[in-house]
Formats: sequence, C-alpha cells, structure tokens
Amino acid sequence: MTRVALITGIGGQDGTYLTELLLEKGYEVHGLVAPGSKRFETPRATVHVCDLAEGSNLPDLFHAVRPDEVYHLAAQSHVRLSFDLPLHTANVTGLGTLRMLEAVRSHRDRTGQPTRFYQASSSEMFGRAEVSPQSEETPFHPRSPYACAKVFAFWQTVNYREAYDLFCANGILFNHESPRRGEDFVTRKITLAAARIKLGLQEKLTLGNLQARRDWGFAGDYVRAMWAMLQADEPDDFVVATGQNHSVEDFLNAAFAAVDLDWHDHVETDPRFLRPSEVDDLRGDASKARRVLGWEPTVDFEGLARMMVEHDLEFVRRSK
Ligand code: G4F
Repeated sequence: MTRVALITGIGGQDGTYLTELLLEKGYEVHGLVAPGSKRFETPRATVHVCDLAEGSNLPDLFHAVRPDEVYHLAAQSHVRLSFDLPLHTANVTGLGTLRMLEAVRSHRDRTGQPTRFYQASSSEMFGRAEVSPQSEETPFHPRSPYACAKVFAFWQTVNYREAYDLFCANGILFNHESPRRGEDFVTRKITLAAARIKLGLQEKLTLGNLQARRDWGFAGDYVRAMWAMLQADEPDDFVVATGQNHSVEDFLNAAFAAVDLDWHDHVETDPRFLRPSEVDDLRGDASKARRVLGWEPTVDFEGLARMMVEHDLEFVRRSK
C-alpha cells in the first residue's frame, strides 16, 4: 500500500527536502501552503491551501487526503520578526500546532486511522540554557515570542501523545541551513552577500550580533531524522544537532574565505538587527537520535558554508 504523507509548510526549506525524500521512498505526498504564499510547484506532490491561523478546512483536508503521516513544519519561524508580531506568531506557531493535533485526533476518532504526527520543535526553546550541550533533558527557557509559542506547541504534542494515545513526536532541531534557506536568516544572508560582493554587485553587509553561537547543520540531513522519528516503534522526542557550535563571526570567516575575501572589509553592524533578548549559545547533544534512530549528520560546518556560497555564486551569476 502506498503511504500518504501530509507536509505543512511544504514550500519552505525543510518542506522541499522532505518532499524529495518521501517521494524517493515511494510516498504519495500532499502539502499545505498558506493563502497567498508563493506557489510551490511540483508535479509529484499535491498542494492544498490552508490558513493555520484559523484552520477551518482541516477536517475536510484530512478526510480527502487520509494521511498516514503528518509533518507539521509550518510556522512564523523568524525569531526577530516574532518580537514585532507576537500575537500572529502565537496564533500560527503555537495555536496552529494545536489545530493540527485536533485534526489528527478527530480524524482518528472518526475513521480509526492512526495518523502519526511530527512536530517541528526548535532549539530556540532552550534559550538561556544553563547547561551545554542541550539534550532532551535540558529545561526550556524561551527568549522570544517565537520560542514561547514553540514551547506551547511542544507540550501540546506531548500531551496529545499521553492523553489520546496518538503517535506524536517532537524533533527538537537545532539550526539547519542549505542553499534553500530563506534570505532573512543569518547564514543565507551572509552567503548571498559574499557572492554578490565577490561579483561586484554589493559593497557592504549589515548584521546584528556577531558573537551569538549556533549549532548549524545541513537541512537535507535533518529531514531524514524527521522521517526516522515517525518510523520508530514508540513515539518520542529527539534532539537533532551536529554537536559542534560556531559564532556568526566564524560563519563569516568560512563564507568569505570561500570567495577569497576578508569579511572585515565588508561587514558593518547595526542595532536594528539586534533582538530585545538574545539566545547567546546553543549546542545540541543528539546522542539519543544517533542511538535510537541511527541518525548521523553528513555535512560539517565548513562543508555547509562552502555548499551555500558555491550555490549563491552560481545563483547570483544567473540572476544578474
Ligand atoms: O539565522 P537566525 O535568524 O536563526 P535563529 O534565530 O537561531 O533561528 C533559526 O533557527 C531556529 C533553530 O532551528 C529555528 F527554530 C528558527 O525558526 C530559525 O530557523 O539567527 C542566528 C543568530 C542569532 O543569534 C542572530 O541574532 O544570528 C544572529 N544574527 C546576527 N545578525 C542575525 C543577524 N540573524 C539574522 N536573521 N539577521 C542578521 O542580520
């Protein structure tokens, strides 16, 4: 029997990598996109429109799609923006997850279909963590409206598992990047700028906090962990991370070195890009995912920066 997957946020970085992985594995893939969002075209997945800020068509969508697995990736996922739009973020990122969980529960109760649910939880939930590296045992201390909404969604996911005996798993993913990363996130902002500066199309790059440290991995690796979580014998929560962290400054070094430039000649900082409360230092301990899921990352920090810069050089040349 062909398995059916439903991916919310199918047009985003993770949604596109996950779609490719599931199609390779022979799934029938459906996706949800927000109304008015850039159309995600793929001949091999069926795309439906759904506004997770209200979710009124979710029961009909579940009835039509009958998903075996749901990957809930959609969110207002930009941390800085969540300070400007806290209510919107709470609604889409927090309550949107609850709307999905309710759809899974009522679909199971109506049809008997035991849909498995993956929640895209985030390392941002650790926020001002007092221990390093952070694991599934580390207490949360969220530092943004986005992270607070993700903590709400995390516990709702655990509660639906415990209260209704649903297969619900949280993937606590540390930062994961790729050439498909949105241009507002710091890694892609840097690699695009390095490419444009190299090609003489830009002079300066303006950033915020260069000292923040993140555990950056490759998104293509991380979607394999999402899939593995829904194939496990028991539903559970897993940290997904490389175990190494670096500062924004380290990423600048790696990206600009890949085009033989010195970032000090091109980068300036502006308080506009600072956050009212910052997460200074995150590093994940993914030993449980390695042990239980057999998951391993394949791309290291330098490899990731090089992959993104090489892509962006070509991308900028083509779009000149
Ligand atoms: O790239 P960022 O915006 O990612 P952040 O805030 O760590 O969140 C990302 O990863 C999370 C974990 O997977 C996700 F949950 C979340 O949805 C998102 O995908 O910022 C990284 C760091 C921050 O400390 C920020 O202050 O870079 C610093 N930074 C410095 N200058 C900047 C900039 N970030 C952005 N976006 N833009 C800047 O100019």
